[in-house]
Amino acid sequence: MKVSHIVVVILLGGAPLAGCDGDGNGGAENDPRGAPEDLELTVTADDLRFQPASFRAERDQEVDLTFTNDDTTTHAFTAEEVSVDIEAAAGTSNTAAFNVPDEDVVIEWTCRFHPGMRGQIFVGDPQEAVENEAQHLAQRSGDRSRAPSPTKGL
Ligand SMILES: [Cu+2]
Repeated sequence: MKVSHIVVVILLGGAPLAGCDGDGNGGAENDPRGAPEDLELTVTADDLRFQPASFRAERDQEVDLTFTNDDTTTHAFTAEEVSVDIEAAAGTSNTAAFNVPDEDVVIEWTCRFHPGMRGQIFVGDPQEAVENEAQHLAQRSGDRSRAPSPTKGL
């Protein structure tokens, strides 16, 4: 019984591979050195919130942002770390294009008019980004060098 199971698995697993052998068109996603395509994204401000309030980007990716304001007051999309600061009046849209850094980081954005409106871009590996951000925060608020440095040796 076990043997026949294994045979079935091998047969199923092998068939799609053979089908892909024709031309290598599907390989772009597997090339770690290929420049990432632009990320086209719409962030909407509504009810004093950003939606989405967070998104992911590849390292060094260009983000083509459309900022749409569905609210009844002017909002801004301000991300100092990537030098973006645009406004959209109620019922209008604005656009910005920017490159995120080539490192695992969390980039925060906010609305200049409503500091409670916040969002985050997770660049690269999200877990690394969060850890790096935590280290930056720890360094800013006094040295807590107990934290290991996962970027070395890995
Ligand atoms: Cu606002």
